[in-house]
Amino acid sequence: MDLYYHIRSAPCQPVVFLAKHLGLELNYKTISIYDPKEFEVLKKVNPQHTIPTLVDNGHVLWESYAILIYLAEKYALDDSLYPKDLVERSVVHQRLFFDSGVFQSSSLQSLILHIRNKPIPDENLAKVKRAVEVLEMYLTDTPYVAGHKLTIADFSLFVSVCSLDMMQYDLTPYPNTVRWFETMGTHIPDLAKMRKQIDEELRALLASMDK
Ligand SMILES: N[C@@H](CCC(=O)N[C@@H](CS)C(=O)NCC(=O)O)C(=O)O
Repeated sequence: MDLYYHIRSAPCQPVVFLAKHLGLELNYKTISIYDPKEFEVLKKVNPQHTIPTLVDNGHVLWESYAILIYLAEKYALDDSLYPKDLVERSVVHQRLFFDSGVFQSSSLQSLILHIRNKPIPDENLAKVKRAVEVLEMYLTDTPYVAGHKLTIADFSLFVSVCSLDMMQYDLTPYPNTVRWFETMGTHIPDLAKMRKQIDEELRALLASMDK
């Protein structure tokens, strides 16, 4: 299986983290969308030219949340990561769409402004605060965001909180989130190494853009 990706790209990270969790040996193809040659390679594979893009035995799939579902359905040993039960699955979907529509963009925009030493608008900080409060609420009675078992929604929301962690966002008022964030580290092999690489590569990219 080929994964066209870049480690610094937030939508790529949950896919890589899930693949590591599942022990999948992906053929990682690093694509910088800012490098015209690499971008051309991506365009030939995916007409929408976004990373991540997965190619599994000729099947080309993009959109990170769709890839998470596909990998869990095809390669997980049981259905706990993506439950077959309709009600349980609907909770996973709700968490995923919350991340996709609310959390990921506000956390990532804040992180980018933080790294570039630019002021973060109050409106953006308010969105982040509301999102973390919602996440904290999800985790009130359960160890994971969609219940008592680890699901694919944990991987996507984890990346949004990683963005906040990278900007030293104060998570101490959110003890459930802090506990869950630490637990997630135990589910992802090589996480520390990958997070260091994400930090370095994102800072390098933004510094090159500000030159
Ligand atoms: N909704 C998409 C977003 C993917 C996305 O926009 N990735 C960016 C890199 S972070 C990209 O490939 N941009 C290139 C382009 O849109 O041409 C997903 O979750 O996979």
